[in-house]
Amino acid sequence: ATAIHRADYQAPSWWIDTVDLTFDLDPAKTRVLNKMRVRRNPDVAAQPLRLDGDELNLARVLVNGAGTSFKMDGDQLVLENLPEGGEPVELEIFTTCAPIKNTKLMGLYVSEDTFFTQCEAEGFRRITYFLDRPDVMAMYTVTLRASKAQYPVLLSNGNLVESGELEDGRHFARWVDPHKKPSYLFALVAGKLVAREQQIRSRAGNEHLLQVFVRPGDLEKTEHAMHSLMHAIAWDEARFGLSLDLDRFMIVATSDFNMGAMENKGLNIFNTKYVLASQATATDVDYANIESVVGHEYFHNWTGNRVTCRDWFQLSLKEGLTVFRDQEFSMDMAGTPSARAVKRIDDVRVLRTVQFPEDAGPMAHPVRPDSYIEINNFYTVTIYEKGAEVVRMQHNLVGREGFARGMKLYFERHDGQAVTCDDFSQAIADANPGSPLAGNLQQFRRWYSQAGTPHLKAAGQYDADARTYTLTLTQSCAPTAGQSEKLPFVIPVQMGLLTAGGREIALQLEGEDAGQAAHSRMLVVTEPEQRFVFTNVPEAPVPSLLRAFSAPVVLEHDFSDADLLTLLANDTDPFNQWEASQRLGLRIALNALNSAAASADTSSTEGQFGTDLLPPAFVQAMRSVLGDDRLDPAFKDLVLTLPSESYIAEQLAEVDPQRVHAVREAMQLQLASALQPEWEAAWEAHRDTGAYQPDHVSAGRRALAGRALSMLCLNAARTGDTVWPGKAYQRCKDAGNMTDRMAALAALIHSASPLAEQALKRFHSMFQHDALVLDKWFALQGGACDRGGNVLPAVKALMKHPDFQLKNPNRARSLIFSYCSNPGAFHRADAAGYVFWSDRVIEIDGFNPQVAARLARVLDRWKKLAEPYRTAAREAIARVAAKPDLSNDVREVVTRALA
Ligand code: HT7
Ligand code: ZN
Repeated sequence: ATAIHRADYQAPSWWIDTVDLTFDLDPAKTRVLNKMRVRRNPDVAAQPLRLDGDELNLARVLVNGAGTSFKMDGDQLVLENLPEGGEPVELEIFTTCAPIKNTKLMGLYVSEDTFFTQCEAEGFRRITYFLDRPDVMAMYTVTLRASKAQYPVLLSNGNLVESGELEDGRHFARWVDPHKKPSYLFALVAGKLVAREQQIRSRAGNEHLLQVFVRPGDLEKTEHAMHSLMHAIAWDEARFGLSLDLDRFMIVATSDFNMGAMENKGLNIFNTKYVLASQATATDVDYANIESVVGHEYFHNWTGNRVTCRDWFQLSLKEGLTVFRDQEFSMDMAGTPSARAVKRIDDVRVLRTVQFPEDAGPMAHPVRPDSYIEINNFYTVTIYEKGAEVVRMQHNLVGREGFARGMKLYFERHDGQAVTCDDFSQAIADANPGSPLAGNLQQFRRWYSQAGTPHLKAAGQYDADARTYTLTLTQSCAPTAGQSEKLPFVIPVQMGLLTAGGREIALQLEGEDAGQAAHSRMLVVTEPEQRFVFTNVPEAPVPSLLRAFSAPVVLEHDFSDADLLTLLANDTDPFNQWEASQRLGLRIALNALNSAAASADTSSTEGQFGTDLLPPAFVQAMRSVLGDDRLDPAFKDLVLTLPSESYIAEQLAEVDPQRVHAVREAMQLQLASALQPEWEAAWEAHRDTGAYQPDHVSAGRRALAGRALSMLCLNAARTGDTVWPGKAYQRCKDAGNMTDRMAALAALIHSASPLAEQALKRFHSMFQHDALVLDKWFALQGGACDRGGNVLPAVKALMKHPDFQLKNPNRARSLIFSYCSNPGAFHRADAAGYVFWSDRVIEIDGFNPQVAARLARVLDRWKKLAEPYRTAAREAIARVAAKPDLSNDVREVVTRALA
């Protein structure tokens, strides 16, 4: 496989104006008649028409109604003798494919007797020969024909214009999409489905039919998805003036899906995980995810569909922007400033624990990559989450109103086009002349072109005589593959200053009037090193930097413990309050790891770190937070969550995963025992949230109650107490909702309670007919705390469970991915975890390369591992790489890992 380079982009030499597709749907042999009107692109030198195909059986090609000569070049169908001149050419291509054999879940496939499609990024070529690239946009008419008894519902993009009966018990439906679109947004669905329907009138005064299609037994679980969709439609109109441009908007759920969902024009296809919810089967996190994913796919209707990507290197144009929009949607829906901060903290945690490592590892790539071998490998946290941060920085640099103006200009300029990331930032800057974005646009664009996470070093100096505080900010960025030199970024730093007692100080930069002084402001760093001098500063301040995480950088500052305790207790920015708690926790973990490093005995990690890791001031600070009635329970839960093992590991030059696991466990146990009375009080105060509502406040109460129960069970395991595990067991039995039930079950499992096994059995028998709940059941066991190496044999045994299906991506993720992302159980000194991983990567690659490549990424950071893990991990990766018939997907990942 060869790499494709962004610099090689050329406009297509042909356009496709219209496509008329007729499908005779049959699982074993579906027949596809594709009639296209194509014309030469007059702006490009004449070339043969090369149409992409993949695993198709070609039966016939006609040009203007007559047979023609053609040749095959690899997978491409090449037509060399098409008529010259500017006249459009009518092409007819007749192919067949076998959806039932399609285990890759790309193109047309069958799931539970229903036909689905997935065309992004390059799946349409598995349905018919086509110019399968996003800058070729065409008008589609689609006719579906199938057995009426087996496939009563026939759906495609746009509007249903005709339907009726055919011979032999077959029927048909014809759909016309009123908007031109790239092939990756094509979709069809056919099967036995039912729909929740809702008629709405938009702000703009138009009527729309909304439909959520599911399998017959699932209809009552679609209410939340429908509400989420209605909220998303209203939000996009209110916040960005963007209205639904279709009479009908459909969502269809499938349980076989490689990713979360897909924004096909007017016919979104979703993983059931992001549609189905009831209080009995879905957790609060599931409810929040459904709202966010339904929003995300809906928002793509403008950011992605109306304005799409010129090529796949521009993927973040739609994904980064749409993630930013879904994050803002969730924040606006959550309401209060505290709820907004909780959402921001959640998003930043993902960024720092998943994207920062990616940016420092073998798969590091810019938000707009320069090359790829397999595009499916580039649906990454860098494209999505860092891309969203890059959009957020533009938002921060021009302000909320300025950003809305920029979006308006973007659509005025580019509606109906396939464009680039540069076109987007140009529109935002042009709508905001005089803004720091417009003034630094070329430099700002380095966020799109340079990989790696910048470090921002802050040093403060207070001059008591002059009453000035000088803040020096220095930026740097480590080299990444192929980019040894990094040029300085534009970094917006939202900040404030606090007195040691926690009062806010008015911020007055040298040369400014005292009257302008605010308590929070944005500094714009553009130089490698920049100094900001604040005047009229009454005492040596505690800086609160990078408020709300205003840029995706690693902030280094020599905070004292006292500074961090001041910030935790007093900062008006809740993000930085939380951040202070994390810095304190991280410092404790790193100190313990460093001081015990020399004497480390890796054969036994349990008890290695003792029971007095947490200094009294830290424990007291956590006690204050837990007992503070003014704080939002969801926020307390986040403050009381110690930095994750992967976040701790990222701070280390060399990682012994077992020691990282042990130190965090020791800290956790101490937090559990030192705050026992406070955890009991928290449990009592929050355990009952009344009638179930998935709103932010009640979800926060449940989260805190769940954490309290988990801590109480952990401490009970230490003391030998049986009361709390008994209460948790009872909760597993009689909880009124899945959030509480899962939290109780997880508490038993993570504290290795003898009651866990029985609770798991009950849970299984209660929910054995619900696939999404069974996924949770498998995931809990794959992610269990390891005691003497027991998790891997349990996972192997679970693979033989009658409910386990490796071919179903959700099920594979629930067990295999959960295990391989469970550091304490996966990184075994005997390398058995890595051998298991390599076996599964190879096995899954045999039928679904995309899922296999995701699993292959688990060992991306192997070079940081201490021995004996490093050598064993390299051998496991090499074992995968030695397999001759690997997919391009997995080959690209393991080759980069070993480079
Ligand atoms: N835009 C969608 C991407 C997607 C996808 C990509 C490759 C393979 C399967 C896929 N399913 C969905 C999802 C989104 O970001 O909205
Ligand atoms: Zn998306």
